[in-house]
Amino acid sequence: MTVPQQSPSSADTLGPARELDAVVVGAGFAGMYMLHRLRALGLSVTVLEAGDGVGGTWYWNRYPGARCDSESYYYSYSFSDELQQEWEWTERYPGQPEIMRYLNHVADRFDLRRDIRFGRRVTEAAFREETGRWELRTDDGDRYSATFFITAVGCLSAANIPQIAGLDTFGGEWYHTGRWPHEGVDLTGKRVGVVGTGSTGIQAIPVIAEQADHLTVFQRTPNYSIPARNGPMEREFQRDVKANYDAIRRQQRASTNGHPFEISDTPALSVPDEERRAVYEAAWERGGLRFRAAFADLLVDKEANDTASEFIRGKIRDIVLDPETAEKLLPRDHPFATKRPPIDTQYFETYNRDNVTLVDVRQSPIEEVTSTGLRTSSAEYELDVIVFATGFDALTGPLLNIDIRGVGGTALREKWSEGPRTYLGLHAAGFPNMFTITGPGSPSVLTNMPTSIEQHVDWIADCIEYLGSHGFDRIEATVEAEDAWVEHVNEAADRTLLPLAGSSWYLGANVPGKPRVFMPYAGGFATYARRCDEVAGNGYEGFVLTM
Ligand code: NA7
Repeated sequence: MTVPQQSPSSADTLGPARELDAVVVGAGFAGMYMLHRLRALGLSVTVLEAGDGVGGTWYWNRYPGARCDSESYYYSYSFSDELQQEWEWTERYPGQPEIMRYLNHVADRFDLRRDIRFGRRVTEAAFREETGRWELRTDDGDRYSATFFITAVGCLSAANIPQIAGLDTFGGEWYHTGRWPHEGVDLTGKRVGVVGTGSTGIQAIPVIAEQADHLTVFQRTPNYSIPARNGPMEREFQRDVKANYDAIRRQQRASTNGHPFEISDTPALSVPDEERRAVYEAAWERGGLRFRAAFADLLVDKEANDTASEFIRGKIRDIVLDPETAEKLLPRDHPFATKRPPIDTQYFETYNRDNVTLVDVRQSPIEEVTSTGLRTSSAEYELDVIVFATGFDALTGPLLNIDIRGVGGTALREKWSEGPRTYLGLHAAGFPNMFTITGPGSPSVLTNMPTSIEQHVDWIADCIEYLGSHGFDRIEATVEAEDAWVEHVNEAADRTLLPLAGSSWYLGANVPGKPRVFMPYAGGFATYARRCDEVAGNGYEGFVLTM
């Protein structure tokens, strides 16, 4: 560990800054692996984490039914074969507690905790031109100075709590799913309202319906959802996976979304209706995110997509017994999978329960929270508990919640006021030696996150090693390289149907006032990783490296 000492550049402020080679912000999947890699390079590193434990998004998202939509055997680190051989997953999709057990195991196994400072939220990070170092501050007044500043803050960690009039007058309890109390919430016998039917609401609603006396779901946009078909991990399957991990990981890295399965190369409309229906039926039975890989062109051809969208609407009509409720649940305003497609366990079936009511708040908007519940433009609902499953200020939110200042004191908030601008989603021009793991402009949320995280962490660690071994101590992207990348990110999105979902958080549309810019890179994981490798292979093309 580096010994704390006075930083000459911070003599104007109280208390000594801890001098380090690198500060990493966040101790989820990304921050933990970044620490492991940088430590192996012999760097002094501290990870600053707001929570009291490791886990990142999984530390906070403890709502009922919280579960990953990627399958457990590949929603995991690949960097250590010993780790992937020794860890036993118990279910097809890992629940939040199991992911936390896994990440805590990783923290212990690689002795990570000694360099993580928990309970510290970074509030400011400023690049000092005179020293070429980053100065960081936390909410408890701690100060750090480092050559490299690496954000591992996650894409979905800034809770989006709607500004509904009267919320402070509510006499009951209210929670956001992304800030769920660690001790849990007993909903037994309660009248519960859930606002939001994204992936989170769709996971939580069936579980809450079983606990609550009555559940009222406030839905703004109906969603497509595919059955997850969760179940216990079969021993034989786990044995097979472990014997074939090399091939599985290779397939993930060669894929579009970081999942170890192929996207069909058959266009949806190239086969007769009956055959297409049989393909969808089989995909529906198999369950999971793989449904969108059933045909080659579901995300690029609207007519092809219509066949999938209509198939799912048909399933909703079949499952939901009350035709009026079924009608309200039919997604029509966006093509399938242009918003993040949820997967579920008994979601649509839940609306057949006597204790569940669906309210369409697109038709009758929520007007206020009263002392006893929620009032829409057409009715009042008495509630003991309100659960906001209203999502996140995605991708940029977690970064802009920190006051980050680059060369000349320029604020990242100012630079990104019209939407994020990055080179490769890894770095922003004017912010030397700062790296953003799974930042906007990288494939991030369009992929299986650990795959994208490992690729970014490896790239950043290799870059820092290269700088050191070539005598450089500063790296910064050129504005030209950044502009070209931003343009490429837009083109990649425009080649797909993704921008058609007008209310998607991919576009920032869920947060009032946020610029509408398609933020993740939609050109595919493998293509993207190849581009990053080329950039590095060409001596960090598009970056300026200085001594
Ligand atoms: P999402 O996908 O952003 O879903 C949020 C839901 O909340 C969605 O149905 C929203 O409707 C709804 N919402 C948001 N604000 C309001 C207000 N003010 N009134 C009514 N309804 C509202 O977040 P999730 O947490 O479900 O999922 C995020 C990701 O986490 C997920 O994709 C996985 O990657 C993990 P809208 O669609 O905006 O009309």
